[in-house]
Amino acid sequence: MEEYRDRLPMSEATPVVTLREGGTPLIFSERLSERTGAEVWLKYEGTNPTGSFKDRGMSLAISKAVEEGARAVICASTGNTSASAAAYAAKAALTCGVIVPRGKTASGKLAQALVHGATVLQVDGSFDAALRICRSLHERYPVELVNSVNPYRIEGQKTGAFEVVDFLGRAPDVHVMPVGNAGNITAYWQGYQEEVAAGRIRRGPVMRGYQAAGAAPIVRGEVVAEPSTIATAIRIGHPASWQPALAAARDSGGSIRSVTDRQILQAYRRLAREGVFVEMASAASIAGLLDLSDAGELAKGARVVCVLTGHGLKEPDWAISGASQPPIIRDDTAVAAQMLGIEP
Ligand code: AN7
Repeated sequence: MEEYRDRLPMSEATPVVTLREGGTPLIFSERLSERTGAEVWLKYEGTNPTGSFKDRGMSLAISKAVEEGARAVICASTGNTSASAAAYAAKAALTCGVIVPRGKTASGKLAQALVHGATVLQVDGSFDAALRICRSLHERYPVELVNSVNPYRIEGQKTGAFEVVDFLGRAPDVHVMPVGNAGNITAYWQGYQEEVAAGRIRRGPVMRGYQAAGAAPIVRGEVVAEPSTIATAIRIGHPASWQPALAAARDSGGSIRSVTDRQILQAYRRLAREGVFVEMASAASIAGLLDLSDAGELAKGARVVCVLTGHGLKEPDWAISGASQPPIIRDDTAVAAQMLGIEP
């Protein structure tokens, strides 16, 4: 946040609440580049302090809440927003309340919200119900809402686009990312447009957003009452930033489409096999990239940035259930060598 202070709505008086978010790596993927014929870069947001891109926006939202004298913050979340809100609220010594959908929040994310001292409620319903309650709490009680309907969240998250341009020295041709509540695609597009306005790039990339097939309201053009997908982070049926996301796709010559859970799971495994551990929702980026490539919609040599929004350690159950139980051995070198397939 400090690095881009002059491009964020911060004054001298704003107390910056930071855990050193941002500055995440852009990793070149030899294998995805070979597979697609494009030049594929992975913006790995899992290295943020709480393991997801949410920290960029949360740093600013909590900073502004402190500046404006708030004592308590609330949010609805599929998991990552609550983990981030809980951590930054703890840093700022604010009270934090979060509402998550019952039984559909990854264990690592719940652990984070709890360990940082947030009060966690589970609603019998989806994220959309949780957000309805939080909006109404915000209207009736003196609590700050730190979901991405809070404009400071979007402002903070746009720094991802600044980093991409700073690193590549130009805009990518294509930008691929998952879409849930649609705040992040809104933020990236705003960031790219600001880079254009500042004369750093001539035009922004083609924006390609991906929802999960069972939770694809924007693709279908209607609210999904009971969203369903293994990518619980993007299990959202009524996105708050629906219109700005559509505008980003339209104005950039891009699209918002969907990928199936099967495509997401395959992309998750593929990424892990090249050393990059992400959560299911993040793998939707790569499922989308491969879909574009297979449909012949990716130009040879196009420079592509795929945002990997969250760390795989948040939902370790997926990694463990897909593997066999590691065998148990005695303290015996020869046996270990044999079991590891190491020849003399
Ligand atoms: C890993 O935490 O909505 O389209 O409540 O955790 O900006 O919503 C999370 C969303 C993608 C989608 N990847 O971003 C929440 C929440 C991961 C996420 C998204 C989320 P948006």
